[in-house]
Amino acid sequence: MWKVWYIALIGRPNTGKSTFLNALIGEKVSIVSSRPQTTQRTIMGIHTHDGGQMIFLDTPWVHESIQEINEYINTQAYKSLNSADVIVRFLDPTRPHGEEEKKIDTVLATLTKPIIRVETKKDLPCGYHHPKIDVHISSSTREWFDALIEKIQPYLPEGEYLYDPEYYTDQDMELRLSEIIREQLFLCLGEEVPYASFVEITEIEDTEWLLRIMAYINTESDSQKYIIIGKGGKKLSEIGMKARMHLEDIFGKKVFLALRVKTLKNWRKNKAILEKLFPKR
Ligand SMILES: Nc1nc2c(ncn2[C@@H]2O[C@H](COP(=O)(O)OP(=O)(O)OP(=O)(O)O)[C@@H](O)[C@H]2O)c(=O)[nH]1
Ligand SMILES: [Mg+2]
Repeated sequence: MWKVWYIALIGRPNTGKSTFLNALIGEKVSIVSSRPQTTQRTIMGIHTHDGGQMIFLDTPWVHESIQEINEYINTQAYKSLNSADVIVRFLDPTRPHGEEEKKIDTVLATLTKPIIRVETKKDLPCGYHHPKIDVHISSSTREWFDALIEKIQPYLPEGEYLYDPEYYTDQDMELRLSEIIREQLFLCLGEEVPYASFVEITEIEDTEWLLRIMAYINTESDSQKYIIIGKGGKKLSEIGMKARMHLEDIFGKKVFLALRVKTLKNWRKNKAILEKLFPKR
């Protein structure tokens, strides 16, 4: 019987897991920013190549604060760890092997699965060295990917493709759109605001030539809402314009994006909202 093999990308926030997945697949599958904890939901990316198909799970790492939303994020992390057959552990040489890395080591030591240790960002000049590295990569220059694929390959079954080779992610349109808009929150806004916001898509009209989207940015307080809107609506137009351009790039058609902001107090404690944002797989 065919067995599905999942490869979980695991590592401290900001180690470059999402950047790697996008670079490997050659499509924007997972959002990226220089801020920690950008990825909140596990994102599936499928890499189809001559030797077969690899199903990657870009996994958020566990968050330690006691906020309700973190329980949902942590569930994503643990589920991915459980369903993975192989773990690719990302280690960032621009940061020392500190407490956070040691905690991840401890969690991974409890698992009986193959773990491949990867040092990322090899294009950057100096760095710290992490213990027991199997391979290094640079996602910026797309170098040494083959070496990593070769390390993963022996653990995978040979055989037919599980998914259509054209298929590279399991995300539906609504999730992809909301993630691309959410990415702009991380890129355009400082501090806590992106973490206190979520994007809700209320309308999608997708034709051959035009993608028309209506979306809300929900945030926790009126003051955050005014930060997102900005003076004279400038910030919101910047977020909308950048998201629209990125979406046009991804989908290869004209995009019309109507973006509004609203306050939804305490949404990070609201079970109904959290369950919608983090559906059980
Ligand atoms: N120079 C360089 N920068 C990289 C590389 N890979 C990732 N980055 C940068 O590192 C930052 C974090 O990358 P992400 O891919 O968002 O990291 P992540 O591990 O997915 O982070 P979380 O989603 O927060 O867990 C971004 O600013 C990337 O541009 C790389 O190979 N070289
Ligand atoms: Mg990420």
